[in-house]
Amino acid sequence: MLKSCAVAACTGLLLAGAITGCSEKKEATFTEAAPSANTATVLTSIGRWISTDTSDVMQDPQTSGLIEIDGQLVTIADGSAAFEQQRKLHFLDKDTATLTNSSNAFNLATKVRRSCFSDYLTNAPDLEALASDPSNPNVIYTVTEDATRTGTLSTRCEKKYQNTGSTDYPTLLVRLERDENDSVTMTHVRPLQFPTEFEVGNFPNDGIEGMAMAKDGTLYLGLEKDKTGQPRIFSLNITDDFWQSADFAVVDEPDLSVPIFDAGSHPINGLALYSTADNDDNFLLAAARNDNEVWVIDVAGKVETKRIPMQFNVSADNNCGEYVMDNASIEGLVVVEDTLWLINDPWKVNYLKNVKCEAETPRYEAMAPLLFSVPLNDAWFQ
Ligand SMILES: [Ca+2]
Ligand SMILES: [Ca+2]
Ligand SMILES: [Ca+2]
Repeated sequence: MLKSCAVAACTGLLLAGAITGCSEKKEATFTEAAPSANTATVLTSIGRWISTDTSDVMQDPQTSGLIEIDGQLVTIADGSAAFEQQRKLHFLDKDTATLTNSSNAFNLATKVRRSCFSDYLTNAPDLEALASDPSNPNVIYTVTEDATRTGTLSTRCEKKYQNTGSTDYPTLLVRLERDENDSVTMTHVRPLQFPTEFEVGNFPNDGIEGMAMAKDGTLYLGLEKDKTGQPRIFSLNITDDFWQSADFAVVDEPDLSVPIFDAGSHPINGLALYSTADNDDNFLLAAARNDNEVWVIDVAGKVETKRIPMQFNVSADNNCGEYVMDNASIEGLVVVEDTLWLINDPWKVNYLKNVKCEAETPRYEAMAPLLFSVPLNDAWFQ
């Protein structure tokens, strides 16, 4: 949940020479407000309301991540969602934009129950992203963000995990596993440590909001903003013995051309990975929700980073014609074959600004999410 973010006041008059304060990071140079390279055309996506068997629309799930499992899309609720939506995987049929199933509220394996983080993970953890493990279809990773309301540690645990390099309560990486009965368990948890030289800052509500995992076991972690207000992408190498430790997992920072800004809020809120069919080049796709943009970042750094401007519409329905949203707030994205799927996280204080047609008011009041898609464009990866 990142509802404290101010709407980007600055539309990005980015002067290459004005980029400051980020000497550690590789600089992506954008010389004008319009996105770089060959992506000046605004890409419009028409969203569909996610419906359920029992209600017109999905009720307040605060959808915060998106992956694909067995042809279905899967999302997760953050800590500000209706309680019954929390700590579950929600399965969506992408062809019909319907909720087909929700898992159990995650069980805690003994190891997690006996960990320092048991209370927080049992109550209302703020789960903000999903990543599927390419090496095991039953394994999924999620990550926690804001623990200011419910996260308290014992004195012993606080001492053990005080050097987070960021927030007081550590960011937690959680391993989920589905069993043959589709029951989901939190099997392992590890707190993350950000090296102090990364200058991440202490922003409990501007943490890791997007994750994606590559075939080589690299888990990418998208941060909303650091001390200087910049979005960042970190990584972890999830080795075979990664989960044998309960110590801090120290994040690394790969050399990626993440856009750099001189003002405004440009938080990364969702991350997906795309591997090109021909030679398996990896690209990260990041949702910059305040900017209505998707960023395309070449993991190898050979292709220039692209910023794809997007417009989010709502499909004609309910006797309402198609219309442009005031704010969509994309928070999850995943590539399935040649399509980029995106889901939004209704932004509570701003969502009703989208009402253009009275018949839609109850859907906005329900904080119901929409499902969007766009075809991938080869030009993004060249
Ligand atoms: Ca969220
Ligand atoms: Ca946030
Ligand atoms: Ca998120």
